[in-house]
Amino acid sequence: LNFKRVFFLIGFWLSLQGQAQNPLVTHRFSADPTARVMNDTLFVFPSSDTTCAQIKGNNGFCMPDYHVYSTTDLTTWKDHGEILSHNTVPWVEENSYGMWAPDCIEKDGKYYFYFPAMPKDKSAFRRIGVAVADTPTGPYTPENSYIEGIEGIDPNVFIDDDGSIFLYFGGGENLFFVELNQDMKSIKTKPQKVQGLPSKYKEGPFVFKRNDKYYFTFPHAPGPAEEISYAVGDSPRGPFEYKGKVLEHWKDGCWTNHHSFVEYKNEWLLFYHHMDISGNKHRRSMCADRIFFDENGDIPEIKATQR
Ligand code: FUB
Repeated sequence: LNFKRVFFLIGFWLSLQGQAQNPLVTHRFSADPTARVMNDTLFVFPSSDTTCAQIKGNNGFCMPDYHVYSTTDLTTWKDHGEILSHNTVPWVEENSYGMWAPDCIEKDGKYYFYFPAMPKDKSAFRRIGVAVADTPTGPYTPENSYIEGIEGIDPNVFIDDDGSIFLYFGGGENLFFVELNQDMKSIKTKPQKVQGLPSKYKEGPFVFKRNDKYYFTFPHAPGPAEEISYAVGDSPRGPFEYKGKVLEHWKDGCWTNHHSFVEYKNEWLLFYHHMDISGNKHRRSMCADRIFFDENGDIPEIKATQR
């Protein structure tokens, strides 16, 4: 029995089942989707692409706020509305349109939403803030200031089984991690560079654990655009060993990709984004496809299903 072939065929069949659902929502743009299971419901926390006059430091993006979406059947999506905007966070520059890729995670019944934004004090390109709520849909109360001691984009939080909390972040071939204190709002360790990644790794880290292995996943651009790749390690502190790509880059000009992995109702899903509604790399829409693991815990590459 050729296990790799069987797994490939199962994966291919499963990925076809996801067809026609992408992009997941069409009434507004939604990029950088972080999917989380909370109270048996699948919530997605993406960023929002819109249109506006160009502002320095936004790389052509125009991203004012965050909405949260939910589903229980992967087909019907509910938009729960705005949970945070560039004009509702005390430390964020008003009308800066720089609310990039976020994350949200539950701990002890509270929901912690992490987001990068342009700080009023101009101390960095992006600082990372946290807002807290009692439910996944909010209302979220932002802290008065950003998390001291770190700067960068694309926060991702992973809580290990022993309760240690890790915040990964950064971009431009500089991905770092810190441990957070139990308050989820302050750092316990200084930033350290994530070890073991190949060159041309980019941004958007997302870490998860499966069968005692830590999967460090990231957009990677060895070619003309970002593909979704992964590396595996025995500790959330790394080092990680590069394993390969899960999703190839786009050939039609959407340079970025940004993703998350989640297990929901006994299936593993990859969330990512593409510009398939707009044809414009700054107006992206979230998508999802099923992935699977082979007998070694490796993730065979999938093909994205587009509309
Ligand atoms: O969405 C703005 C930026 O583009 C994100 O922070 C990156 O990960 C890339 O998707």
